[in-house]
Amino acid sequence: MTSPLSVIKVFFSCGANSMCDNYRYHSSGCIFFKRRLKYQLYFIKEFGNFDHGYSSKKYLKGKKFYKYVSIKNSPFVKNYYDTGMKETKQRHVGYVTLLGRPSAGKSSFINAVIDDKISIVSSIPQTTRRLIRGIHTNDMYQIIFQDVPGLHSSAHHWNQSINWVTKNALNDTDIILRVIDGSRAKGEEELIIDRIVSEAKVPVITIVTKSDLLSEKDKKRFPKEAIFVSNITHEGIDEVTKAVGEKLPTGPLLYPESDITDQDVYTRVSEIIREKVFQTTYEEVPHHTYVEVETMEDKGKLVKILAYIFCTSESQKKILVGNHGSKIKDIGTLARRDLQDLFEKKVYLELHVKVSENWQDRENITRKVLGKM
Ligand SMILES: Nc1nc2c(ncn2[C@@H]2O[C@H](COP(=O)(O)OP(=O)(O)OP(=O)(O)O)[C@@H](O)[C@H]2O)c(=O)[nH]1
Ligand SMILES: [Mg+2]
Repeated sequence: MTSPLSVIKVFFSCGANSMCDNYRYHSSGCIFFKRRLKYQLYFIKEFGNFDHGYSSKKYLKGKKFYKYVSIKNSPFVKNYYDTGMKETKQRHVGYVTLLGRPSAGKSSFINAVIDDKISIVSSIPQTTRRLIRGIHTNDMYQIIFQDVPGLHSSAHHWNQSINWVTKNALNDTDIILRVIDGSRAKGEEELIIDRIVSEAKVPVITIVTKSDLLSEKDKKRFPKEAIFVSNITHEGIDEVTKAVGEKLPTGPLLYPESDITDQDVYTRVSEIIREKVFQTTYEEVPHHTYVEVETMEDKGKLVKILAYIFCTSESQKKILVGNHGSKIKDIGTLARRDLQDLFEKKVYLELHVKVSENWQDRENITRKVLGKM
């Protein structure tokens, strides 16, 4: 029933309310996601029943790649629901949002806790631009860690738009996980973070990252209650999940046990390519680029992907293409390696660079890039 990489949307119809038990309202709307490499399911609550100001009609507008099926006509969906979604066991379940300055190690922490590459990482601040969820499920907890951009104090419109992603996620979280970069002295950005923490109406747990770089003496300058974490050696990771898990409310699972992220495959692919741009270019170039996957086809033994790297000027394009195409070739080679791990099959990646002047000032593009629905 599912063609590879197609997307299926399933609408709740009247009388399907029993399925609603397995999800709840959150800032991205009243939607339950089930995402897999080859298909996606969106369970959307009935129109007209949204009390968070979100209309599913609005959400659907302009979306491509979707195929609509009704629950009744879909044995696959019924089977999925019957086998995977009847969760009755009560565990500690909820959302935990990471709050820290850029480059503090938030995305690396998500990858360490999930033990998989969920969120992209680079040494350049403001690598993360959109909300990325990493889901950690065990017998006692389902913790949905929300990776968000590091808060930035710059007043520039683009930085403020990125900060919006973080502030929006904080409006709807059960716990704040404050992330302090153990390798740096306190920075200006942390004043905003101090304020948010002091006004928080939810529990705040503090971690200090990069403990592998700290001596016992260094550790004394951090708050006493902080948990020291190394995203490299995994020191402190279990301690954090326990501390966080115990503070979450009990309830049914929000995601199936096997899910580790809620990102769709197009986002994961474009993020992997963007990570390679961040890892191979410098100064303003990475910040002025975004990646769009134009087409993705599963050819059986091979996945064929066509993607564009957009930048804001011809001079940036020259840097991204490189001498005789050397830079774009490097980006492609690095990205293909990770994409092959993701798909567990060969990937043919065609990459092109395009100029899109002032895209950071264009609402329709920034909404897409920041994952605003
Ligand atoms: N030594 C060491 N380096 C770390 C650790 N965690 C992260 N890093 C490095 O710190 C840099 C930034 O890590 P990220 O995980 O991208 O930081 P972030 O907080 O997500 O940054 P933004 O997305 O820009 O807000 C990268 O070079 C990581 O390799 C750690 O525990 N130990
Ligand atoms: Mg990040």
